[in-house]
Amino acid sequence: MATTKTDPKLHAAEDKKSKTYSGLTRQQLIDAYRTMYTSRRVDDREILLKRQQKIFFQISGAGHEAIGVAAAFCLKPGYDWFYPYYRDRALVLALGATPYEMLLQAVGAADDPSSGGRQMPSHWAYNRLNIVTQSSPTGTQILQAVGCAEAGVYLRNHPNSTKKAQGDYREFKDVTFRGDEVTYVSLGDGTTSEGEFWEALNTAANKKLPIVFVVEDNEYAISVPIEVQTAGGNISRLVSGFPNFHFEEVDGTDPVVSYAAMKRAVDYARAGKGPAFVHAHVIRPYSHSLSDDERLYRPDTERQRDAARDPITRMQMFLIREGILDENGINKLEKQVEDDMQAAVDRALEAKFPTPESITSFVYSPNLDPTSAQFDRPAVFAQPAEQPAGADGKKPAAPLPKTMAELINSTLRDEMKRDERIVIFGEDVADCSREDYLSKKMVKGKGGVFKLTAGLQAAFGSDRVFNSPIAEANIVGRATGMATRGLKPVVEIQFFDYIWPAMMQLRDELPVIRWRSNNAFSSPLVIRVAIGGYLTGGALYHSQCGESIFTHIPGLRVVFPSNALDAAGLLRTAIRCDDPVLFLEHKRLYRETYGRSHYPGSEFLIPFGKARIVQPGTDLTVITYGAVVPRALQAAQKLEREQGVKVELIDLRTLNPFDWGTIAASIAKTNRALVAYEDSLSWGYGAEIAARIADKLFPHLDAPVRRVAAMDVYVAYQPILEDAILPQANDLYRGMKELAEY
Ligand SMILES: Cc1ncc(C[n+]2csc(CCOP(=O)(O)OP(=O)(O)O)c2C)c(N)n1
Ligand SMILES: [Mg+2]
Repeated sequence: MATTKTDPKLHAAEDKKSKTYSGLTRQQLIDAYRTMYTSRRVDDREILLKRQQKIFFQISGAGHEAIGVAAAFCLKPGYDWFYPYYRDRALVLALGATPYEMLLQAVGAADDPSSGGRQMPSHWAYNRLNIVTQSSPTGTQILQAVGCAEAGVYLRNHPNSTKKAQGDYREFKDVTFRGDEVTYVSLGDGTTSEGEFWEALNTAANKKLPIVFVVEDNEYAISVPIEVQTAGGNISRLVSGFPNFHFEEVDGTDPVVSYAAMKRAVDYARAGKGPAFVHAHVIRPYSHSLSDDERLYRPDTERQRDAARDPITRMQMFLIREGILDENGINKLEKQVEDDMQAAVDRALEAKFPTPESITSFVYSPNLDPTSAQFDRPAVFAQPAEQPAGADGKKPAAPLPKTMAELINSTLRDEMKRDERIVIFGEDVADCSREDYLSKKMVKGKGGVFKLTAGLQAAFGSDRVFNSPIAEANIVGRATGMATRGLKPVVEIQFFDYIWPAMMQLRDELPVIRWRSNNAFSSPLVIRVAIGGYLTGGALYHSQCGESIFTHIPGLRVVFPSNALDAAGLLRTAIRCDDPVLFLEHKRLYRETYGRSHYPGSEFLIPFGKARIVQPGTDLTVITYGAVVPRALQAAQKLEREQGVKVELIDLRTLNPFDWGTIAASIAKTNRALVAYEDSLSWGYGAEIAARIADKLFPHLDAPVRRVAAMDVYVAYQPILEDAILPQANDLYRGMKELAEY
């Protein structure tokens, strides 16, 4: 039967078809349901596979599907940036990951695009979608997401910095920015208890960053209920005082209202108005993970109340009620999902596993080796200009050699000039945060408590050199996010003694990003840290060492120069290389007379893993680094004067990697070895060196391997105590003498 446009029945049908739900079309709602249902079915299949022992872990996204698909509708994969947590399966599927890819991670396949079999399932990483590698520690993603958002803003303001350059990390780091991209980060309600969460909100608010925080509140953190985690039981209430935010609190099991809330949040952030916070109330129907049985702490009544809000069944009923799909349509859709899933499972179960030989790939950059000849470039000292004689007929004195502090400052300055991707931040590193004081020349500026960054803000601007809050995790976490995007943060930790708030970032995140993502992501950056004692009055919170804790971390380069020239050459290598570097600067050496140098030029590079023989000798090898070097040299010179013993003194310069070749060659010649270090004796850095010498060089040894180090206590304030605690030239002299006489 022919119909005309005036047919009222048809009109009604067309009206219904074009009806939207908070802007979502009927087709979008069908797509949403497909993704939500797929997500739930991947969980169900993984649970089955786990019971069949074909996979080894399972954590579900069940109950969180609606807010996930709603978020995906508002964001753009491969354009925006994503730091989703493990319950975000539906979001990640909606952004473009496939069930097959997820199952590859579950079986631990070599081709698992997220981690190559290195991480548990639901630890998302999809390079093509800008879904950044995620880990298991709850909350570590939040500050990184802040850094990622900051990087986007920086790149927009410094578009030239994205250019590739030969000869350093930039050659291997594709950098993209869109100008109006938004960073998404999600977390559970329990995770809002962590300090890093609050540090992240603080910085996002302060800098008005384009980031959307999504808290998926299922009212439990494993077995701990919301009222124990969150004072008053509602996180929205607690965060409501942060300025510059757009806030939403929403039923996260309802895709339509979730979409509306997410849309307002994302629009606000994308418009550059500031960050947004979406508090989504969801449910957790499948216990915390397969290792948890929630019946142990949740009665049936409570679980049934949740079940009534299950987003999958609710969505089904909604589609039927609105006439978007009938039962037949739902069945067809679900059958299609099941069939596709079966094919994905079959394929995933046939996937190849990674080989044990691959384990060590991507601990460090496969592209750029900081131990290679590429990072070995000679010093070029400026020829002092011929100075005209003064009125008195005398020529002015030649310029004095520079301190380590001065050469580090000059190196930072030259590198910042060369590479616009470098940003410097940390506590007190700026000249003056209140810029007008500087520009009006009302103040001179600070530039670091040790003045290492003095003048850099004035020279390069306040978006390249700036102060951070007193929050070390904030510094390292944000820097990690920036470096993931391709910036090169060179951040400062003011005192080694205060590095510990950053420890989760330093142990579980920064050095692991490349390895755990199977090289899909990397975060090369530099953390400069003022370290060490011999200060007279530094006491236990301004004098500690502890480098072995960091050399124990695979993926982190650790550098510890003993003189100005080495500091310059090694810092340049640290900045240009493609790995994360912990650059330890001894405070006592900053302005020491020992080891000063003229500036070695802007291309001077010292490779990592190459020790320096401070003085050659034949009778005894002393292996050391840092502030013990000048003390050991003094002791060795005395021993030679008094006893004629010729000590070969080795300054390791870099602790990871370290120069085993130079150590072995020396001991093959001297047959005696002493390892000296400023950190406390037991479990210290020298323990590993001593063990290796005992293991590998036993046939060469004429005496036991000895160590001279600090006492196994903290550094005390009273100078008499400090002297007794830290290894002094006399202790080193005694140790060397005894070993020579053995
Ligand atoms: C820093 C840290 N502490 C403890 C754990 C162990 N753990 C894993 S998930 C979890 C609960 C997280 O709860 P919530 O943030 O509410 O997220 P949900 O799992 O409920 O979605 C805990 C304690 C961890 N992964 N990381
Ligand atoms: Mg929770």
